Amino acid sequence: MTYFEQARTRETEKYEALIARKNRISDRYNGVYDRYEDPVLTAEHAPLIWRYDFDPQTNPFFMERLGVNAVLNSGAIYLNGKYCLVARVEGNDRKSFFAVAESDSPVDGFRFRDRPILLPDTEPEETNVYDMRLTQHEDGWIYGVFCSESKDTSSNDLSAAVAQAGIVRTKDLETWERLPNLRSKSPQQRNVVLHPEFVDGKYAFYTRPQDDFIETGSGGGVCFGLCEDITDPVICTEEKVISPRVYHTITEVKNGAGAVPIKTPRGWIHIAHGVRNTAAGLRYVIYVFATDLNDPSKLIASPSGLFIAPHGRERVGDVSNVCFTNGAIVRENGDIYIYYASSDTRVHVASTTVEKLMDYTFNTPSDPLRSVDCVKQRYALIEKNLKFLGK
Ligand code: M1P
Repeated sequence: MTYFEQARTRETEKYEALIARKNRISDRYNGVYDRYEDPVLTAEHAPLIWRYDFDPQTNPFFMERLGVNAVLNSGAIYLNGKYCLVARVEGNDRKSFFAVAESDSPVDGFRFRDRPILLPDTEPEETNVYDMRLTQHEDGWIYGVFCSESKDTSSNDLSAAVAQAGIVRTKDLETWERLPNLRSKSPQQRNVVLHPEFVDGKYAFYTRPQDDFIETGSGGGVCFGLCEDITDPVICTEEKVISPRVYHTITEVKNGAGAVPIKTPRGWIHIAHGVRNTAAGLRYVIYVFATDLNDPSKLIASPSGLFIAPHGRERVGDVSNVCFTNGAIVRENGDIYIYYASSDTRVHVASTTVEKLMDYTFNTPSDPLRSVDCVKQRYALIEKNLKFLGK
C-alpha cells in the first residue's frame, strides 16, 4: 500500500469507529437530567471529504487541506424519524457555516450529510454566520434564526463587528430560502429565537438587544417582541424584557435565549444561557425560566441559579468555561434531549423528561439574591430534612 492508501484507510477506519461509538449516561447524578459521557459532535465528526483531497495525484501525503477547528452550538429538530442537529462548524479559517448531522438515536451515531448548507448569498456584507435556532412553526415552515455578523465599518477598530439576526426557512433541511435580516430598534441583536406559535396573530421573537458586539450595554436581558410579516421582518412592538440580567447572579453580564421554548401544561419552559464575569474571564452557564402559556412575555417561574455548568473536560476549549445551548428535542412520549456545547468546541447531550423539567422549573425556589437569605433558604431545606429523618 502507498503512504496515501495507508493514511486514507487508517483515517477512514478511525472516522467510522467514532461514528459507531455508543454513548453512555455518566454517573454524575442530580435527578434533573442525565449527562452523557461522550460529546455527540466534535471537529473529528466532520466528514473526511470536507477536509482531505482524496486524489493521490494532487495529495500524495493524504494531507488535510481544509481543516475543521470546532463543531459547536447546534439547533435541533426531530424530522422524518431522525434526530437532526444543524451545527455550527468552524473551519481552521475561523469562519463558521452550518451543516446537518442526523442519527436514529438521540445520543450517538450522528453523521453529517455529504454537503454543508450553502446559504443563499443575499447579505453582501456578511462575514460570518453561527448559532442557528430551528423553530417548527405552526405556519408549516421550519425557520432557522442565526447570527449574521459583519464588520463594523463605522469603527477604526479592526475587530469591531455588528451582529444581526439572519432568517432562513425550509421544509426539509435541504433547500433553504433566505429572508431579510430581522430589524429592531436595537443596534445589534444576537441569540434571537422564533416562538413556534402565533401570538395575537403575529410572529413572536425572543431577542437580545445589545449596544455593542460583545457588551449588551443597555440591553436588559432576554426580550420579547412581535412581528407582523416574517418576509419583511420588523419587531413592531416594544422589546419587553422577560428574563432580566440581575446583579450578582449568573446573568449579571448578559444572557440570551437558547432552545425554542418547550410547551408544557404549566407554561413555556425556556432553556437559556447566562453570563457572569470572573477573574478568569466570562463564564457561561445554562439556566431555565418559564413564561405564561397564554402570554409568553410574562415570566411565571425562575428557578434559582444554573441548570447546566461546564464540568470536567467540558471546561476547556477554544473559549473555556462555556456551556451554551441553542437546541433541544422533545419527543411525543415526553423525553427531552438538550444539546449543549462546551467551551465553543464540541456538542454534548443531556436527557430529561417534560415531567422532570416541569418539576425542576416550578418547584425549585427562586434566587433570594442575598447571601443571608440564601442561607435561610438552605436552612429551611435542612430543617425539613432533619425533621423528616427524625433528628
Ligand atoms: O463564546 C461564548 C458564546 O458567546 C456568544 O454568546 P453571547 O452573545 O451571549 O455572548 C455567542 O457568540 C456564542 O456563539 C458563543 O458560544
